[in-house]
Amino acid sequence: MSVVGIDLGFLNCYIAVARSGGIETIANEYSDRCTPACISLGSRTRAIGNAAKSQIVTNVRNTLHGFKKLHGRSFDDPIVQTERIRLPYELQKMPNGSAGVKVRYLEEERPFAIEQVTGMLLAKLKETSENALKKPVADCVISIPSFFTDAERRSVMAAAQVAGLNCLRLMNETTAVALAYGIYKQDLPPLDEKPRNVVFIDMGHSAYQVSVCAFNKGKLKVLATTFDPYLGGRNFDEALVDYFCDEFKTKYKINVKENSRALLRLYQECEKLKKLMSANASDLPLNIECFMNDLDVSSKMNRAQFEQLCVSLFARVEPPLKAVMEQANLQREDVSSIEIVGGATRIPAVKEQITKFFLKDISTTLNADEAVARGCALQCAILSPAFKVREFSITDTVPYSITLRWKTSFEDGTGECEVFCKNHPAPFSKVITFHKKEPFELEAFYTNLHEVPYPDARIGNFTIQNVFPQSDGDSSKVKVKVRINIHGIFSVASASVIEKQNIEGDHSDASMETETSFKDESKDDVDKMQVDQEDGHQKCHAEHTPEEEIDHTGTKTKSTPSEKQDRLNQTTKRGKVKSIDLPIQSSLCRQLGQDLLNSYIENEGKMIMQDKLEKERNDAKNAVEEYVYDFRDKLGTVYEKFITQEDLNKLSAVLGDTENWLYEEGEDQPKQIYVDKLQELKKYGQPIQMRYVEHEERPKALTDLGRKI
Ligand code: ATP
Ligand code: K
Ligand code: MG
Repeated sequence: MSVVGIDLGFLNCYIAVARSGGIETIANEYSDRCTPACISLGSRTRAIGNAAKSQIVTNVRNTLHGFKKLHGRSFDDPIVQTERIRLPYELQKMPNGSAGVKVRYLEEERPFAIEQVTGMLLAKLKETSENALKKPVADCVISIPSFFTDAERRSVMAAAQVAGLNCLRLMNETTAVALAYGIYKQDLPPLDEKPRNVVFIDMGHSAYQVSVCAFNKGKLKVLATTFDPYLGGRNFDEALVDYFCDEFKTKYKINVKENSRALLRLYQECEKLKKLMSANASDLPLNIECFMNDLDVSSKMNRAQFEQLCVSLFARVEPPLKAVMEQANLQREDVSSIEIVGGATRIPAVKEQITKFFLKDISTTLNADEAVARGCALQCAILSPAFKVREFSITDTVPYSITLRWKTSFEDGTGECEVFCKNHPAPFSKVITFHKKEPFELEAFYTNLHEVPYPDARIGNFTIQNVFPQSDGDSSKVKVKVRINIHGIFSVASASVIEKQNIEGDHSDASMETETSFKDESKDDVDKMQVDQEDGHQKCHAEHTPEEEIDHTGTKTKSTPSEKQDRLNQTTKRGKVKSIDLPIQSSLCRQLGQDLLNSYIENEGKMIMQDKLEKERNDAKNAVEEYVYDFRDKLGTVYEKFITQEDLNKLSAVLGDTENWLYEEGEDQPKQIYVDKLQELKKYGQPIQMRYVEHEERPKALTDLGRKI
């Protein structure tokens, strides 16, 4: 069992693992704890992470980055189209309408679904954690923005599967930070006292998220979350890029935006400049050599200018802060601490906006880069039976209200019921009772589309099957369980029919009911959904399932298939009533089909194999090269005494030929050719080496002998 937390950032990914010493953020093969969310596709192999980042400017059209916002969206989605303009590589409409990328890989144009792209990145992060833990990794917790809709969440889950990861929880980024903050706090108020309210703020490269959490001993409850999904470090980079593009247009008469390579370099330089301005208020230079048309460009900027340039961006810091306090119904005095994370919160003007709003100093005690990953690893440790960790319960929230709609038998009638309101605790299950005589469909959608950063309100349709009138012709009482699961994903989890029981019976009852249903011709199938008329509106009466109320510990996912199977098999009998589980047919919005997912999984396996073979081929080639250099070096030094002049000349020629071969026809050969080549060289080398080793060992052996005597 592995305990791994992954911060799947737009720009930067971090991994934290649990080891005996506690939670630790780990470094990749470049000794870097940050792995860039970047994949470069080549003619023979893929580079992922640091190696890919260095190819952004050299392999412009085949190096993928900035793809986090493409998840769960169709190609025609306005967000995708907006992102598309910024991206130096091509996007492509996949056969199922979703957004994918088009790159050259293994010498051919290849489309990749976003699940495959993130799958590649996650597979790399998996490998990095396996290297650190020195064992296979599957179980993990992966972070996602709190504003992700169901389609986006399901898409990330699929990407995890592509990577061979078993994601125990998709965790909202700010909730992960809250856990990292709270779990080690020794001084949280006892359960019966007023909780400590803490505001968490994360501004990364692509998004800005705020949450306010209530802490008591051993528990945290998210009270509200707000966000600006389109405000992050990259907006500040963009502002700088736009500024310098304008300046260079007049100063150097160049149009940078027409040259994707130059534009990418300018982005990189502007990001550096932005970071420098966080620490330094004075004029700072921007110099780029051989920028465009062999031109060196230079300019400068200071913090005051930068702040002027980004006024409208800084103005967007406050609204989510205000909204979160309103939604949680808190005053400034009720907040005991403000914790900030994410790279872009290092910008002084961002911090000022936050301080100005709360009239309080902000705390930077959390590691701004690693807190999300650490929180995810802590959550994974809590969920893992193999790991002992302090009891800590986490209650998250539903980001957007969700409504169910169904047809009634009134003319054109529909019934509606908001099943989860915004900021409702999650995970959570509710049971809704319907009175129906036939199968019926429930349509789930986001109640207020304008709150949701997604063009489509639909979540999915769920048909409750095998519903028939009761034997006496009455409507059947159908209990439908709706759930927000541990990943924050909505589903109609189960449905059952409550039947009056005539005969002390078994499964034959079910078929009896089936028969009676055909006889029924009554038109009286109006929904008798339990309603609550308190405020004059029709509201459904949603009762909480006691066994599946708020999942305090977060230790049990209740959606395991085996459990569902159990439920399907069980027929409970209480007095003269029995409950039979009903099959549900779900059709989810932008759901990836299982066949497609399987093909992605298979393809990722092939690509990993291809990378491995390519690495072995390269290693074999390098071994030949190394042998040549090493041998030649030794011939001129330590081997000198053990070889005749004639042999030396012959060998030098062989080495020279091999070296030339490596640069010419031997540059690109199958692995076996290099292996054979090395064997051939060793045939020359080994006798000489043996003579040398023997000679070196002899005096030592003599001394040893001498000692013995
Ligand atoms: P997201 O959270 O949107 O998925 P991410 O997690 O990859 O993105 P972070 O690693 O938190 O993002 O932050 C990266 C951003 O922070 C970049 O825009 C980077 O330039 C910016 N940043 C990092 N350090 C500084 C600094 N000292 N001053 C200003 N900006 C900084
Ligand atoms: K990050
Ligand atoms: Mg982040």
